[in-house]
Formats: sequence, structure tokens, C-alpha cells
Amino acid sequence: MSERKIAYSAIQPSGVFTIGNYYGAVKNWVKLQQDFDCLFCVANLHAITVPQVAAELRKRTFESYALLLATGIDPETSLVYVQSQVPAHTELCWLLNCTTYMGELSRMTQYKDKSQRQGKNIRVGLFDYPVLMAADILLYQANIVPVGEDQKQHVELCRDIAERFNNTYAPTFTLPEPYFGLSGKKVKSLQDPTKKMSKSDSNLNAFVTLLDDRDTVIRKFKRAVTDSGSEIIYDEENKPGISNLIEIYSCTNDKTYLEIEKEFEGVGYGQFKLAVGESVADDLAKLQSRYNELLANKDYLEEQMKINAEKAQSIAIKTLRKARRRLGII
Ligand code: ATP
Ligand code: LTN
Repeated sequence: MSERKIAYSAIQPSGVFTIGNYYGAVKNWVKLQQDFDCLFCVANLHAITVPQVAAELRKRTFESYALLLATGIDPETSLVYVQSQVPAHTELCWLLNCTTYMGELSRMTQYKDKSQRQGKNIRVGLFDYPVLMAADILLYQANIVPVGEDQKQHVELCRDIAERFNNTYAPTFTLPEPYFGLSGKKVKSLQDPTKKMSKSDSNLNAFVTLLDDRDTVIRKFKRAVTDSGSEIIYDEENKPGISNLIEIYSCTNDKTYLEIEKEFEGVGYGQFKLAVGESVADDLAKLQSRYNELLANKDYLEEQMKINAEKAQSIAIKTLRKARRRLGII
């Protein structure tokens, strides 16, 4: 790789990506390709920290890979690979498990939320999830990790783990920083704008996926929960519904909140929701046609997965060897 800084991120194939994933993370990845050496990963080993159906997971792994390429991630410029095809990840995860504290993992809010929702029979993997994520990042000596705001705590933990390892043994890992785009770092549910939009929400009207057709997108926005009052004003505390729609609209056209408020002065909620829906649908249309072409060409996808996984493994193994040596593992 060149002298450019390294950007690393990943996404779970736990469902079709939502506009939260897109505006919060993936759209930034596409832009970062111009200035960074980028690696992007379909994190299928992270997805099995909650129960999955094997055939579905296999299918969604392919679809997620194709979706990433359809958004504009170029497998010739960036490294785009599937996590399970690079065995170095799970091995470094084990080494890092032996320098991570139970207390640190117990404080992770994603673990607390997901384990609470699941109730009983919580997997050890769900608890260990942030250590595997740290291994992903540290293997490639990443400088920045472009993610949505919900992942900030995990990236900070990764940094703590790396720092402790470096101080205990010898400098081994680059300390990464989380990176957020100007807008979209926390897109909220359309049905409960106090919660984040999530691709595994049981209410299908709560999220818009990248593959929803135009009518579905517009229908979901028309049904979006709004607030009392009638003005289109950004006020997260008192108008979480309208603020979320303003945020989403700004992601489609880079307009500021102020510009959007001016554009919709005197306009009713209904008309505003329609405008947001249309703008998102326009954004998704091109991506969807590219996605369909890619998915029809399975051979191409398999070939890119293979080439990219080999390249990723050849970078990762260097860091892994270093970490093994530091620990005295023969
Ligand atoms: P799941 O619902 O299955 O837990 P998820 O929808 O939260 O998954 P991930 O695969 O965990 O998605 O996340 C991929 C990327 O998308 C991460 O960088 C994450 O921060 C970002 N992201 C996810 N949801 C949102 C959101 N609502 N707003 C902004 N960014 C988001
Ligand atoms: N936990 C992340 C997905 C993920 C990730 C990573 C993100 C797995 N490994 C490495 C950045 C860097 C999530 O978005 N839920």
C-alpha cells in the first residue's frame, strides 16, 4: 500500500442496509476512497453473535457485498472482503481477548441493549463482539474508522486495547480514531425518532432499506411519526420527528438545516414528508440498478471476494505475526 493514511470499516450482513447505514457510514466510505487507502469488510462473523439462519446469512453475505459495490465502493481501488475469508481476524481476536478486561466489555452500551432485548441464553460472542471488532481494525493499522455514532464507544475501546498492548509488550498497533461525516451520523427510526434506525427492527415501517422501491420509500416517509405543531424547524429535543426528517433530507443534498428550514417555510408536514421521500428515492434509484446488474453476475462477485480476501490476508498476517511474537507465541 502507499503512504496514504488508512481507513477501515465494516458492516454486518444482518439484513438489507438501511438509509441509516448508508448516510451514517457507507456514503462516507465512498468519499474517503479519494484520499485514503481503504479497507471495507462484510462482517459475517459479527452477525452470528445473535442467532441467524445459515442459508439466509450466506445469501445476505453475497447481497451485502454486491450492495457495497453498488454504492460506489470500487474493489479495484479499495480492499472489499468478507471477514470469514481472512482467518487472521479470529486469531488476533483471541490474542486481544487475553489483554481485554471483563469490566471494559460490561460497560459497552450495545451489549447492554442487545443482551437485554434478547433476555436469556446470551452468547459469549455477543459479549466479545467489540474485541473481534478491535482485531478487524488493528490488523490493518487503520488510522481512521468511519462509522455511525453508535459505534464510537467500540472504536474508543479498540484504542484502549491497542494502547495497553503497545505499553505492555512493545509498539505493535496504530491507535485508530473514529470518523464521522458532517450529517447522518445518527439517523433515527421513522416510527420512534428517539431510537436509532436499525435494519433488525421488527417494525418494517421504522426503516427504509437501500432496496425499497420508490412507492415503498414514499409510503414509509408519509407514515413517519412527526411532532405536534406545524413548522419545519430543527429542534432535536422538542421536535425529534421533524428534526430526523430534516437530517435525512440534508444527507441527500448536503443542504444545511437553515437552508432546509427556509426552503420549507410555511409548508405543511405532509408536503415536507413527500419531498424527503422523493429525494431519498432519487438517491436510491441509481444504486438499485447497479445492484441488480452486480447480483446477476455471481462469478464476478466470487472472483472479487477471493482476490480481495487474499490481499487482505497478506496485509493482516504481518500484524498478526508481530503480535504473536510480542506474546511469545511460537
Ligand atoms: P443491526 O441492526 O443488525 O445491529 P445496524 O443496522 O446497527 O445493525 P451495523 O452493521 O451494525 O448496522 O452498522 C454498520 C454501520 O452503520 C456502522 O458504522 C453503524 O454505526 C452505522 N449505522 C447503523 N445504524 C445507523 C443509524 N441509524 N444512523 C447512522 N449510522 C448508523
Ligand atoms: N460493529 C460494527 C461493525 C463492525 C465494524 C468493524 C465497524 C465490525 N467490525 C470494524 C468498524 C470497524 C457495527 O457497525 N455494528
